[in-house]
Amino acid sequence: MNERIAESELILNSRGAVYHLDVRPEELAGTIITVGDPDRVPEVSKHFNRLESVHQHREFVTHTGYIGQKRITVVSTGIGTDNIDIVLNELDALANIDFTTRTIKPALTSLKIIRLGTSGALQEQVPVDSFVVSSHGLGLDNLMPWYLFENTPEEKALLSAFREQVLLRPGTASPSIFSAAKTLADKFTTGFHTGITVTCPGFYAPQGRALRGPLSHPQLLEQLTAFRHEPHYISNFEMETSGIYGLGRVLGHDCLSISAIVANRVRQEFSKDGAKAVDNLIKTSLEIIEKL
Ligand code: R1P
Ligand code: URA
Repeated sequence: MNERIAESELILNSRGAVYHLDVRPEELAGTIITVGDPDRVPEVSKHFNRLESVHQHREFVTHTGYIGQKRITVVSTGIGTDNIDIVLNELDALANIDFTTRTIKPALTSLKIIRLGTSGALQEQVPVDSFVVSSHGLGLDNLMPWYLFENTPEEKALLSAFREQVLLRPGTASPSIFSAAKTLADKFTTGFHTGITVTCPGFYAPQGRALRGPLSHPQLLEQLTAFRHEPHYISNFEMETSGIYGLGRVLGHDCLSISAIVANRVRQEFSKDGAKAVDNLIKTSLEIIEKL
């Protein structure tokens, strides 16, 4: 039975828009770009030849418009997979729940969701200002254990290799892994590195950065860099990819995460112009996204 979803579960505001994003179903495109930084949204939508709608609530800025014939929504998620839980569920609700009857639509829509973010590289040969397509999102955060999902045999093998090679302190993380949508990943090959992206629940200790707080896992960087499960290796880490891939799996959407590398942790380098690297990633990716 398709039950009515209560007001407390799917929260709509006075203009009939979904609670956190403040977006109505007709204001969402089928192809969605997510960015972490709210100020990056206009950096994407400045390439639109027509801007249809603009909304903002908290850190969630949403612009919908056209590049050529392609209708695209760009939305900021802020930082972290706790925000991804909100954004992915609300995007899915906009596409797949009838807001009038509050029931799940009989025919479901699969969205294309592409993250254009920044990231730190874990391999010497992945330099600052290069681009990485995440073949997998490997989460050290704690979002996906709250959902029921199935892993593929390849994902299970990668996870067990990870558990053997990266020795996490008990209680710090319950790792999960999800692969990218192959149909999308196949379009982003020339000019992009590809590797496993580790998603961390923080920027400092969870990414091996010690400023003043001592680390419980000082070997983290070394172990992530050394990880191998042929032909797979860990290329980079950031803070959203595993949540996007995991909820994409749970909700039936095609997801891809692409990062501009702003830090290389092996070479201990930071980009001299991270904004330019992100701008290059946006331009390069939009040329491909327009044709999806
Ligand atoms: C940390 O500085 C933030 O940058 C990266 C991380 O995933 C985290 O969100 O991505 P964005 O630049 O897309 O926010
Ligand atoms: N974003 C991250 O999460 N880590 C980095 O090192 C750079 C960007």
